[in-house]
Amino acid sequence: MPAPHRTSLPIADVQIADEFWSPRRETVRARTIPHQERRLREGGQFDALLLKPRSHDDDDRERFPIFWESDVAKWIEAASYVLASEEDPALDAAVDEAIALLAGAQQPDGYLNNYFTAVKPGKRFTDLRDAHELYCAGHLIEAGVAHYEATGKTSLLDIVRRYVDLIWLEFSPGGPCEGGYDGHQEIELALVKAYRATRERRYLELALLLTENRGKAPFYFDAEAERRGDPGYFGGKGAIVRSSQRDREYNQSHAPVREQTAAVGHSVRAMYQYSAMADLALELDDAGLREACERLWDDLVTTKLYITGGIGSDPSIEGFGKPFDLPDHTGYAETCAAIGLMFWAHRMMILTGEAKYVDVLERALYNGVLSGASADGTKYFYGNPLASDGTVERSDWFDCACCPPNLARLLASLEHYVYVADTEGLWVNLYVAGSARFAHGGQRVTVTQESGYPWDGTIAFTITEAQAPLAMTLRLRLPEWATGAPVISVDGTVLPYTTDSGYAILDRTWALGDRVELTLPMAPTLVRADARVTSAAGKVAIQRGPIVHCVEEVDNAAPVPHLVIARNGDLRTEHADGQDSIVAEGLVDRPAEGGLYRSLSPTAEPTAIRTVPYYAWANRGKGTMAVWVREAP
Ligand code: FUB
Ligand code: ZN
Repeated sequence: MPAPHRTSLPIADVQIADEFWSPRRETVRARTIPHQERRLREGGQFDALLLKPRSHDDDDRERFPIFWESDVAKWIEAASYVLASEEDPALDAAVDEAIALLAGAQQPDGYLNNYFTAVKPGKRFTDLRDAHELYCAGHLIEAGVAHYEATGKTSLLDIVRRYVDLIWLEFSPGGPCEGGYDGHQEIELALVKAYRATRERRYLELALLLTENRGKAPFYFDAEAERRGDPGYFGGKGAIVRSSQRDREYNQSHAPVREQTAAVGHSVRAMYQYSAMADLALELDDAGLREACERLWDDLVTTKLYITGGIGSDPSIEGFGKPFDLPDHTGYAETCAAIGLMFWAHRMMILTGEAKYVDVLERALYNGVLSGASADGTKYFYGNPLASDGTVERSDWFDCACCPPNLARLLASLEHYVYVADTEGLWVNLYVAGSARFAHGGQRVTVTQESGYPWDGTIAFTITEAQAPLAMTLRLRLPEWATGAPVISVDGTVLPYTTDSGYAILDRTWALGDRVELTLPMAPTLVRADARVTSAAGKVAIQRGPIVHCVEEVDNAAPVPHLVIARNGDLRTEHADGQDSIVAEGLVDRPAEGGLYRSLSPTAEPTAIRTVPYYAWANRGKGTMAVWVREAP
């Protein structure tokens, strides 16, 4: 089957003017990006590019944290997306300053990494498993592409192209790192982006090479440790120990990627790898990579996905636990991992044309991704648990600051995820008000979207630019959460429609001003988990549309563990202060006297249990919280 020609629209061709998203994106521009710039300057990430190691102590690992360039790169990428849609001379100048620092840190042969330049010269590419060199390179490449596409400037793209030329020499056949690959995937998907931006075929070949080297025998990371003579950056000070199966699963090198069947190990690493596999499957029309992606996807969504779209339940590896092991209090669900899941899901939709991937993308976006930042955009969750004993709150920053700039770049590039275009027309994946401008059949077309989503399931589309009668297919995603049959009307007349792979298909000749209205029934619903998810056994969650709700102590008559939702009770939606709250019939199950275990029945009093969207929790002080709440038997 030839590769389809579905693509995301460029950021500049998508306008977002949406009651839900526009204020949040303005917060990212006006508060989050400046806050992160300050934290990166205070934290030393900018200064580190002057290649003067901190005189912290004798431990090399303390003198220069190894992946600091990635924090700066993700910040540049986020800022570039902002610059793609609006002028901001001060931000433009700050980005130029960061790029000048990177230019100064680049070595004459193109190499660019603080740690191995200033702390461990002569040891480049000797600790691929732990030292994050290619991970940092990947983020720099993504930043270079975003900056070029946003501003037309090649200042950063030129830097990263010189670096990639060097990496090619190192890793290509006959090079010193032949057979090697990164311990934290990232460069692979970045190289595909660089290929798409420049059409330099070698970037695609390098992405494929690194992807296919992974997991092949003999095992590269053991061989490099033998050559190096020490256990590596994260390996401690003892003797070299051969990697166990669990070590190999941690960075998904336990098997060649085409043979992998289950999502295992560190979840951000996994998401970046699977994203690159989907990209390569598309670009190279590679059925083996596509089938591997489809298998891994099925495993993830049927056994390892939180209802919030979070993934990675095991904090000890920042990654996947066993199937159905989805604890709520201790679940990790790193913000970066949910973002990575969006990256992968988006690519899978482009590869397959199936809406089921966007259903998961949307679940992650509105829940486990958005929860990663406070309402004011300056405090962050690294892990996003589904329950709190009252001690959990967002932090101003982290020593390992991967999540905050990842969230900034995701929200600043939301345009990428709303529409996809192909030769037949436009696919609408997300319901976000604004417009899409694209070329179709030799003419410029603009489709304007109006909606009160995610609170209101009625969305309108109008053809606001077209020069001639326009033969075009408009595909509208029909979300899995819809609580009844979606209704579509054109210019006020209800229209029968066909569906394919989760999309309603409207294949017609359109005229300027034609208006389509889609109504998605959006009743609040009680959701129950598979019985094997023991943390949710006997409990329910509340969802309305794409929004998963949670119960916070501050809104309720008792700490959350004492609340019980009535089985099949009434659920009433109230909308205030820009968000839904759902009120459920329930009970306060007051603990009976007699200590931890007792024979007395607890006393139960009727109460109204009030929810907030999960993304909005922990904005009003500490208190108990839960997504899964006990259900009356
Ligand atoms: O190792 C780089 C990033 O830091 C990972 O993606 C995150 O999980 C955090 O460990
Ligand atoms: Zn992170």
